[in-house]
Amino acid sequence: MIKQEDINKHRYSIIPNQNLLIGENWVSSKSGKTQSIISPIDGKIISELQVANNLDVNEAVLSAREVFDKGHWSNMPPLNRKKIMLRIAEIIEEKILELTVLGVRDNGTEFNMALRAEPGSAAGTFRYYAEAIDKIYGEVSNTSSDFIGLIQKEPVGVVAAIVPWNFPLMIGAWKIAPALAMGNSVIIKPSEAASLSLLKLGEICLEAGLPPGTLNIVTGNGKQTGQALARHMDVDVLTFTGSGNTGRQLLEYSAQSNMKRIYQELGGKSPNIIFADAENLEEAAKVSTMGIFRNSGEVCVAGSRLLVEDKIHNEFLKLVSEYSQKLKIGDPLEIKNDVGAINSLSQLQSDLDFVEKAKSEGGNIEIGGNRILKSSGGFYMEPTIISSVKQDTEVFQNEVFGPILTVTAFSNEDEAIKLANGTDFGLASGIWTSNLSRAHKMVKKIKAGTVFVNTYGGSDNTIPLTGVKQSGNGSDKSLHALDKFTDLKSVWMKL
Ligand code: TXE
Repeated sequence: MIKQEDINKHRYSIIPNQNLLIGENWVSSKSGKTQSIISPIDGKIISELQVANNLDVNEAVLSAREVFDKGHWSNMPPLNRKKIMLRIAEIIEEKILELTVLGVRDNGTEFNMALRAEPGSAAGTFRYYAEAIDKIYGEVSNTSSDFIGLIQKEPVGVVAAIVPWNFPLMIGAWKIAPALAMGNSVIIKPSEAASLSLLKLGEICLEAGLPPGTLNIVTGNGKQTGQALARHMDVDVLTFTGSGNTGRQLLEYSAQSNMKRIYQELGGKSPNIIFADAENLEEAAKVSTMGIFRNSGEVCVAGSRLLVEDKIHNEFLKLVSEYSQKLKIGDPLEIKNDVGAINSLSQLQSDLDFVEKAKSEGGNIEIGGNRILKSSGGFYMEPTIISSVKQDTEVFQNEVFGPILTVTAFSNEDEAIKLANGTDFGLASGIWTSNLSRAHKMVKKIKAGTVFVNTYGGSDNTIPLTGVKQSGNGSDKSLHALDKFTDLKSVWMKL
């Protein structure tokens, strides 16, 4: 069990200025341009990040291509690749405290959540795909006896990954581990708002024996570094998690360059539907509260739209408000706090703007709505619940990615479905009911990649995270994620 003193040993350590990982070298950007890393805990600068430009990105892609073509990783026997990936998982676990604290100083997630969801989950992801490596088979087709049809699975080659700041290690591992498992080389661009833990992962991969050049890390902003990677003519597949606006741009970059395949996870506006026949309303309220407010609502599957059957609307709203007001918000490196800091000042401002907009559109602020702990210099906001939210308002339709829960009443299943499906997103959803047939009917009608039934949030590596509608395509997690990084080769052989 980790104690506060253990965390404190790491929290004030000096973080050296960061470099790019290209091949086996940690290098500065060719332009010499850097950007400050600001900790959301207290608003102070904790390190400097390289801003990679076209030339740096090109070197990273060349390094990935070279090692792929030479076969250092792609042709390594599966059992050896598996050993190295298992070793990566082990080292992540050995360094779990250091990695967690480093990541929290960078992105503000509450420690307890970060411990499980960041290095804890990343180690599990590397282990899961390591175990899969020697269990992947091709196929023999069922055709006429004078021919043999083989379907072989091959790595695509060079994979680029662009990831966000909310769970950099977890999401980074969701992209890197299955891509490596298939034998690809990878270039990852972390978010400029949370790069530190992924840069540390680069060190870990080299220490574990991953051949240099198999994983390259370029840091910097989206416009310059991200765009250079997404437009590169020698990247075969781009996998992305982030905002819809960036997702649209990536599709354009692909069309304007080499038509690389793009797989995207673009967030959500997920409905959490509470029926009056839910078995335990208190449990539903407790889980729904954390379903939106953990990591300050900066969670792609956050249950940000509470849809409540009118018969229990007031009772349930009261329960959720009470639980939310009990949450301790503050320094994410204090174990006692339930919720940490908002990632950046601009994200905090965006959250506060949503509150004002919601008020002007007729929403009723039940609790919260304000920045708090300003004197700390950090970026904190109260859990905020807005009731009487109508379907055609901005706060109902758009992803806030902050600690804001909207509440809307419904009177029957059809209305619940209409509201649930009434946005452009389709990432996750929740249903609370003790009626089994209602649960199955709702699961069928909801347009979302994931449906939580009588729970909200959670899952493990065994099931995919997939978006439908404008929440994205392709899957992270599970064996299905391997498909994104695999080419099928058909062999038609005359006997
Ligand atoms: O995302 P961006 P931001 C949503 C959430 C949040 C909003 C803005 O609603 O409030 O997006 O967050 C890189 N070419 N989500 O601004 O900009 C960028 O550097 C290439 C939901 O951080 O999409 C970073 O590495 N790359 C989401 C990554 O894209 C570009 C998680 C994500 O940044 C680029 C994060 C460009 N033109 C935010 N522009 C989820 N799916 O859960 C930016 N990037």
